[in-house]
Amino acid sequence: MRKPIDDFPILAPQADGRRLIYLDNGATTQKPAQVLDAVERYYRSENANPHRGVYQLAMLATDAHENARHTVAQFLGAPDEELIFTQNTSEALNLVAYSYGRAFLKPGDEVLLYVAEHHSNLVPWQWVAKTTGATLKYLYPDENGRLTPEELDRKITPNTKIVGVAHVSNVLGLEVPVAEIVRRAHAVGAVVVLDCAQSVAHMPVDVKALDVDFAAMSGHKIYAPMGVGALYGKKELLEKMPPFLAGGDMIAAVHEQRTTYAEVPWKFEAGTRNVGGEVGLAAAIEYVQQLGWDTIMRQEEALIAQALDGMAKLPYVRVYGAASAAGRHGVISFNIEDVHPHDVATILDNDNVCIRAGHHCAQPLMEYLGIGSCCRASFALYNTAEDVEALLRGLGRVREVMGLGS
Ligand code: 7TS
Repeated sequence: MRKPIDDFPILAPQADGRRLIYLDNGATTQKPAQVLDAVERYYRSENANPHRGVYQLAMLATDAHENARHTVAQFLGAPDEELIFTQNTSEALNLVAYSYGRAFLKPGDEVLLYVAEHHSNLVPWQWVAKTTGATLKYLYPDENGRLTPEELDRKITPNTKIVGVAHVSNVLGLEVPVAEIVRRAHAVGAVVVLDCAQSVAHMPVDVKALDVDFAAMSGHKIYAPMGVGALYGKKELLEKMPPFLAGGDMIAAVHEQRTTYAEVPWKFEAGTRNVGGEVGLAAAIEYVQQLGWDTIMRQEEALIAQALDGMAKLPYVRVYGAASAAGRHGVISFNIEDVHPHDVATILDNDNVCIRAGHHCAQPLMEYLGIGSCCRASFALYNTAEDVEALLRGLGRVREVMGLGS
């Protein structure tokens, strides 16, 4: 029977019979032939600059751009007009921080972030807090790596104006309680910015059901090309926000001394778009939808449970965050006693197993956990039980290779 892995050319067995065991999906995912073909088809037969031509080819490109918007918007449960194309999650979060944050924050206001945030949802807020006089505060996980309602009650105050959280931390891999966050934030009039970079490929995300105010994602983490991402924002907020970048296509009319802007979402889409990437993102979403969330989630949960079970049998492996598969999506971070994560990743690489080692762009969380860095295995819909066995075999050999005994 054809398996998802067969759709991914980079994962096919090589001439020596070996294949890549790719477990760095939190960093970026591999691309199926369906996505590669869709991008090629666009460039071979539909490429022109959207919104700028009246000839037929330009209309095809405009349709490709707007149809892709519709696919992404539907995927997130949003109307098209609330879906802005960006380069990636980082650009989407910078857009919110610069446009919303700079316009509406003032001295005394509080921006509340989870200490597990990726730097993309942290550094922009540091900058904006500095220029507006707002204060940055942090939420911390409990000893199981979970964000609790009690912690939310302690930290959300009438001064809280923005709550920024990763739906799933790229290190802890655990889902945060979005409904609890949104209810408490909205009760004090704060907006919620949800970073969905690590969630969209592993579980359904419905921004309307969650009632978040902004949500950001990257295409490349869900089997689409790099260089395309999206920001969802509630229309009433987007409409009162100033543009982020200025340039072609985001204007209604430009005069020597003043400009009026296009409607949302185009007000936030300055310059020529990455239509090939957007087409690839739409194809990736269709690919995921064809497989279906039930299949994807069941498969990934089984892999995570298998990996956690195997790691529990290695007494020198320390997993970060609750060591159960429940509420865990895509990611397991860990360390091996007395071995630097870079050594672990290099030793595994000898067996063609790719994992990430480092601070994972989450240095405040590393400081909080009292570690400099860690290893991370992260999973996708094409990973198999054999991939997890290869990972565990590799981990079982690391200390021996380092001359530390087993
Ligand atoms: N937010 C989270 C939670 C992330 O995991 C990442 C990327 C980003 C934002 C930024 O995404 P980008 O597409 O704009 O770069 N995380 C990782 C990672 O864990 N390893 O490499 C990139």
